[in-house]
Amino acid sequence: VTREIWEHARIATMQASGSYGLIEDASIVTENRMIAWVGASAALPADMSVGANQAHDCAGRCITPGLIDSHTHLAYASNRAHEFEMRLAGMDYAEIARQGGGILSTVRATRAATEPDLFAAAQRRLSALLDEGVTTAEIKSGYGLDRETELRQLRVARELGRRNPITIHATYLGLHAVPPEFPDANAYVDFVVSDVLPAVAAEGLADTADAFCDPIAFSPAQTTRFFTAAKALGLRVKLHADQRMPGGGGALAARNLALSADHLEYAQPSDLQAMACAGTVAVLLPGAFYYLRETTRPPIAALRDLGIPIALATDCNPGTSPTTSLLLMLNMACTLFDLSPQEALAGVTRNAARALGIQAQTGTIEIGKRADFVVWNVEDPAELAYAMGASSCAQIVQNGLLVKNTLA
Ligand code: DI6
Ligand code: FE
Repeated sequence: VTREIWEHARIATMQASGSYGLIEDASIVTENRMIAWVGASAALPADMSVGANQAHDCAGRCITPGLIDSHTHLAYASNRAHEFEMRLAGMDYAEIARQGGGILSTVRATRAATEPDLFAAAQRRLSALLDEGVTTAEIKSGYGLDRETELRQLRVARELGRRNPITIHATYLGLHAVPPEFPDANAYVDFVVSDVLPAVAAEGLADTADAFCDPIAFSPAQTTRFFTAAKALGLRVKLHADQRMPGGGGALAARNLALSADHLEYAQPSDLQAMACAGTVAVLLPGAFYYLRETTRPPIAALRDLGIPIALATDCNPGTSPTTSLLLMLNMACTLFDLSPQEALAGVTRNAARALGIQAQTGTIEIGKRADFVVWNVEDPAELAYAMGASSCAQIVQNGLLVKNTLA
């Protein structure tokens, strides 16, 4: 076995909800790809240190689990800076979408992009996430809406996972918008359910399926049809829910035992009750809230009262959240949504793993989990949410390998 030790760190294990699970002057021992031991350095068993191939002195720096971005749309072509200008001149997001802009303008660009060009664009965004200590990222399709382009986006997502030190979770976002070649949403859902979804499942290109349930997108009935078909093919589901107005999205997600319901600015008490019962994670997206100048905040107090796990993600997409900084989302979740820095960190580690259904493998620093962790140039984990746009990442260990090292 290859055994490495990280010692003299302040480790935020994130093992239990409600605390950092801090261990002072602590060590982590990795064996191959796994965490073999974690605890106070003074308690390190002799047989663990004896055969170590390498020891890293963290000199009091903080270690956290590798960060997890549980909601991104980063495999798209071009950008929508011109729509940013239009919105600043007074037009709103829904109006731009009705005029053929919005999601459909990115669909046109993504359909026109070759696979290498699409890969290159996505790689640039993924590299920015990697640089900040992200060791797992979800990537959605949804900018193809025809079979070829949806499969191309998902293949690019898988290829990014093969070529980068990161675990990629791919999501088929089949119901994002109705493409212009279909007369209506029902006809498009027919096509998705009978044609694209079976192809995605047959090629093993997606881990989960997702939909945008909204008056400008798909109804609860259409979403339910898609979810039923996806689940029959063995895919768990996630939902863009209650982002712009109340619509029962949270409850719809819960009825389908969704891993997560995302956005939730307009979720109602009945949505939250259902989510609590079903164990559905709330994924909050402060970048989209900020960029759309939304003023209705997600129901944080009710989420806390009901014990619903809160995750945070970038929502990296060209129309509503053009960001590649997960650390900035920690700061925005605190300033805009009143999360504590501890809740924010849990949102990109422990609870983000649950939002992807991978909490048995990663998301906390625990014996037996994958060795995904980050050594930060900070003394206190609250500094991660406090700083705006700072890159405080000193070392990244992903799947047991030291993949970034500024301390050497
Ligand atoms: N909700 C969003 O915020 C993004 N997708 C979605 O369903 C927006 C995507 C875009 O505008 O391109
Ligand atoms: Fe999204």
